[in-house]
Amino acid sequence: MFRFETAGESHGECLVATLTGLPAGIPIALDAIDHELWRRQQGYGRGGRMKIETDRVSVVSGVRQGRTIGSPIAMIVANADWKNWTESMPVEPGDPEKHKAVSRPRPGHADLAGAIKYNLPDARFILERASARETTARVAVGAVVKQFLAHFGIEVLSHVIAVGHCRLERRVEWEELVELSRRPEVLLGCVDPAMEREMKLAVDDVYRTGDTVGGIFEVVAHGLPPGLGSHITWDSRLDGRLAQAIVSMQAVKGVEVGWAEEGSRSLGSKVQDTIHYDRESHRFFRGDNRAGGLEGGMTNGQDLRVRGFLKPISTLRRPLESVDLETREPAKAADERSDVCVVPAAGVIGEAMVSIVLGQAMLEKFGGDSLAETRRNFDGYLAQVRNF
Ligand code: EPS
Repeated sequence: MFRFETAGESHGECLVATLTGLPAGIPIALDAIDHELWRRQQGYGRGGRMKIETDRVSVVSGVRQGRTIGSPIAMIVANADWKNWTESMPVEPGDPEKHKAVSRPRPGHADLAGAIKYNLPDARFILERASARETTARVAVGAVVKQFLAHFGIEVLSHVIAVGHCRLERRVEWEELVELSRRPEVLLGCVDPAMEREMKLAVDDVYRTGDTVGGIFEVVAHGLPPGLGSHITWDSRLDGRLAQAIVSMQAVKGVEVGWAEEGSRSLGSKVQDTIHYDRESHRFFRGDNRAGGLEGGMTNGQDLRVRGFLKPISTLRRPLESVDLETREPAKAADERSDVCVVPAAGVIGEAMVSIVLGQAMLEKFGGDSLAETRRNFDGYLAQVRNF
């Protein structure tokens, strides 16, 4: 069975990821993993931490001579900042004077609920794991899965639709995303340069006022076969699984498959994607893609489109009202170093999460202990679809 786990704290020694269940024989390029880690660190509005870190993966098991060998893949990404935290976050008891306790929980963060739940007087232990630094490990896993999917012609990219009130209203084509992904510098991850400039001004505004800003990103998967996922049970429906994957991301509060929000305001005759057939290529196709490539919890062969709605980051330079855990007196929330806007990075993390769910769905359908076996099963299915 395909599964992954991550471990690590934001200011601990490193982040760790394990990935089990990929077939043997998948060519893996470390550069491609590092490139995804680089993409996750980009975007206008990131905090001081991104100047400290240059995330690079170290693969310690499961890949030999450039290919997966079927055994668990274990990966480590070192935290360069660790050297500044060895006395604040030692594994052994250390000197309590040097620990950086957090006693004023930040509204919107995991601090208070976590401290109560784990019966810890110091919210430091909660924020260290709740921090979005954890997504570095998810992106490393996603980057491996992307290389598996690429073998079947499946690609996953993202773009930013909105930052605060600035929102791109037009449809974005796959080719534009490919072009966007090739830009050597990332500003706000929007395909439209004029809108991207407006987004930058929105980030400048909140930066000036000590505030933060959220937004919307869209992940698009291209080249999918029809029939991944299933309509049979609630937990095999791919839309539900994608929704969990996206909402599990730090600061994401909502998800949309296709044009859900607009669809809910429209009529049925305007929302459903009409069905057509091309005799030459023996393929069914749709008049539009408002369903976001999913019908009945299954891929329908169109591009998959999933959007994540990101609330503004909860660490504010002008902190909100909170209560001191020790004195129970009103106090301003703790002010940790943080980001002002992370929407483009969230898009990259969303790509990783969507890739992971698609990788799982591919292996459920096609199985295989080796890439050659998976490929045979995949090709057999494609022939069946063509002759349907
Ligand atoms: C992040 C690293 C963190 C934060 C951010 C994401 O580093 P630090 O806490 O040292 O500044 O910048 O995490 C949060 C926004 C959060 O609320 O915890 C990263 O690598 O993405």
